[in-house]
Amino acid sequence: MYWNQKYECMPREELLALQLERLKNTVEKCFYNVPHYRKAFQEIGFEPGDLNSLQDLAKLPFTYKTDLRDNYPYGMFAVPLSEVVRIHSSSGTTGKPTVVGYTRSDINTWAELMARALVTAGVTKNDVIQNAYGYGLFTGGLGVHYGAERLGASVIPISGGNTKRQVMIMKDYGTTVLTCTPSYALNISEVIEEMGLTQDDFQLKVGIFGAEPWSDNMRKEIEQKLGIIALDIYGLSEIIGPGVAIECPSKTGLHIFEDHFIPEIIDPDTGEVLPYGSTGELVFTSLTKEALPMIRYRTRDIASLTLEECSCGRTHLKMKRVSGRTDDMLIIRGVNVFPSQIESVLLEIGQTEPHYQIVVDRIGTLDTVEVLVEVSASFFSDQIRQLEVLEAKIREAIESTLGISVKVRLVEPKTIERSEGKAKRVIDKRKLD
Ligand code: DLL
Repeated sequence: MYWNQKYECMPREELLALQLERLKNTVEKCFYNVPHYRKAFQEIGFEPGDLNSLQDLAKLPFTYKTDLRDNYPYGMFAVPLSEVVRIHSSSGTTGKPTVVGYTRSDINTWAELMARALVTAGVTKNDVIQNAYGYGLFTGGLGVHYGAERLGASVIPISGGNTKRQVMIMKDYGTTVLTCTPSYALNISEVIEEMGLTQDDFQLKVGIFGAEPWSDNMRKEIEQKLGIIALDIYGLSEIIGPGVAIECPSKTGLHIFEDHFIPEIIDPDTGEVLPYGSTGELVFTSLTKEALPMIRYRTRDIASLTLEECSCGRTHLKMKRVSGRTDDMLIIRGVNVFPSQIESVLLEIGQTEPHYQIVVDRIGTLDTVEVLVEVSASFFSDQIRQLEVLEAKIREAIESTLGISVKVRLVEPKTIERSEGKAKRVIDKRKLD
């Protein structure tokens, strides 16, 4: 089932022609309306008329989060503020937030793309969507909300938090679709158990989870606990919010809505464009956005692209799930480590809860990693000896996967802070110096 078959299943040749036409338009608007772009283009002697093919995009300079910060708050907008009807922002971990704006037409595009994303995940107008993404400056809540309304589903704008009430509503209102971060979905499943409820008390079918990296093992865990099919949705505020890409039920990658965004994969060190199939940093160019057009935005997200045909019939290329961010990558004694690799190992072993935290420190000149993992209540009350065996097993598994030595500490149930939005998995004490 499609939301907009013409665009979702467009033959590639036609799609590329549409992209070129839209790209020319975007580049022209950026050049004439955004001083930052005009300057950046002029520095390389580029004028809008020089763009004649999609390959020419690679000649254009990248846009970085720092460019948005340097032009804080509205300097990157391509329209006067009087045309902007909505402002969101993304918090980030350091410095000023990034401010993003939408014209009325941008809000319409976003609602269309989110409706399309929901349909791609198998949602229909007969569904009841419990939207537990945060409402507010974060794009998750309102982004999904507008798409759900556009589709005609019944949306419960519950936002994140207050998990017991969340569960009661899920049961009483007959929620069929849950939208939230994967870490919050796990938190909800745990509270369901605590409340003495089971899958049979709910009508939940599908979960649409994103806004943070999660592993395939985490997917299995959530699917099993909630008795649903869990699909991955990707997006970022600078590009539009949720609704840039989503998995169809074949779970073979996330379809990128290429009639609105051009993705590239680049080598994060050299900036060179890499061929399909290679892993690198995702870069996006927006094709239809009015208020905040983005040319070659460096997402810092690590993924790969594939043109593999999909059983769902959509012709848009797919990205593999984001495995981490270049700035989340921990360099431990010279070895690159992503939190998601540790998550995957933990979930494979089982016997522990999928709640963990990675504490990185530096003692003298040596980097140390301690992985805190929760064990289930029944296991924790068992003999110390058994805990030691489990600790050693986890340590060996992580060490053989990552090639670095780590310390593993099993902690009591419910001691690691639960997430209601994006989970904080890593505490890097080295950065505090
Ligand atoms: O997180 C938008 C969103 C809301 C996406 C709801 C999906 C669902 P930001 O707060 O700007 O926007 O954060 C964007 O989150 O660059 C990725 O690092 C990460 N991210 C988003 N979706 C995924 C995902 C929203 N499915 C940043 N897998 C992005 C991994 C994701 N990381």
